[in-house]
Amino acid sequence: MLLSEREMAPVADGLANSQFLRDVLAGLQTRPRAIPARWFYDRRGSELFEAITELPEYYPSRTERALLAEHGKEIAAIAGAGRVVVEFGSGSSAKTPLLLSAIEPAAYIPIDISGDFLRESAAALGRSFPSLRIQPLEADFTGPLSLPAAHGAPRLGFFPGSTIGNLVAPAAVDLLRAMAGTLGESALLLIGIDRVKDDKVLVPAYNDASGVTAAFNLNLLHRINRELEGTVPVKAFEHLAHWNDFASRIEMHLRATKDVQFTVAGRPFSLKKGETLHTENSIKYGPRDARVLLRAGGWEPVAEWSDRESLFSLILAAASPMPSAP
Ligand code: AVJ
Repeated sequence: MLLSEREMAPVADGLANSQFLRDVLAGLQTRPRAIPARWFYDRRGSELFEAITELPEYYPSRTERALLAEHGKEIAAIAGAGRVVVEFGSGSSAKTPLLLSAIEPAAYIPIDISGDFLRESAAALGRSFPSLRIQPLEADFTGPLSLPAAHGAPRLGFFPGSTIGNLVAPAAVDLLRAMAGTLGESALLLIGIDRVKDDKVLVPAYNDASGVTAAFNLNLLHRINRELEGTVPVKAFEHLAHWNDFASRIEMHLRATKDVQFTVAGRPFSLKKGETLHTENSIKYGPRDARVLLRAGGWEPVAEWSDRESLFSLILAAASPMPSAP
């Protein structure tokens, strides 16, 4: 039985309009318990993610960076100069200079949910590219976006890091279609997609020896305590990462190591020892899987690059005109 609105403890003032709060409350009430991965990225979470990208076990970042460095000229040859580069989930913009220096863009629009981090990263990038127009946009890129006017310049979407892997197939397709709408006519999309591989390589990338990924995962609970008046006993949770082969994804969970009770914005919750909270999916794609996904989302792959070990792929795709036979 659900409690009526009136019987529920009132949500503290000032939190009532928080999407984070709504997602956390809903996620703790559903079974299995799950909170969307986007809520990892407060400032601390963004910093921990940057630390993850430097870990020896975390192959995606360095592999993608090497692909961008090696194939920048080919990307530029297809994209041409004068495009507006729009980066979805730009974070520290660590890979962006590799792309920007290869393609002579007209402007750069980084989009990120972590506002302070976004502005600092944009300012730092501006020091390396003093003549480039940079227009940061603080937004959740899975929602509707309105970009500054393009002045006729075609756009190049940049979606690196295999962030698409956080989204289950219908949500990934919706996002790709929304990007096609946002980017407009004659757009291109350069997307990084992580490949299916041996779980002896995959699992350590999400369960590193130094515990940075564990801290990243557990930071979600600290963030709930900081921002949502939570009383979550963070010490009573442990980080879990496993490969779900049937779903082709790494799953991250937080597991209660004993029976726990806590409140979030005044609402009571409890987990029995061993129960988990699902915090992230990181879906991995075979080469054909990735191309089908892009086509389903309205993008036709035009070029693809991967490293010698096929760890990671970069795909350049063109916005498809509306479907027509054959
Ligand atoms: C930023 C979503 C691509 O799934 O590999 C890294 C996030 N989570 N380690 C990924 C992440 C744990 C990352 N993405």
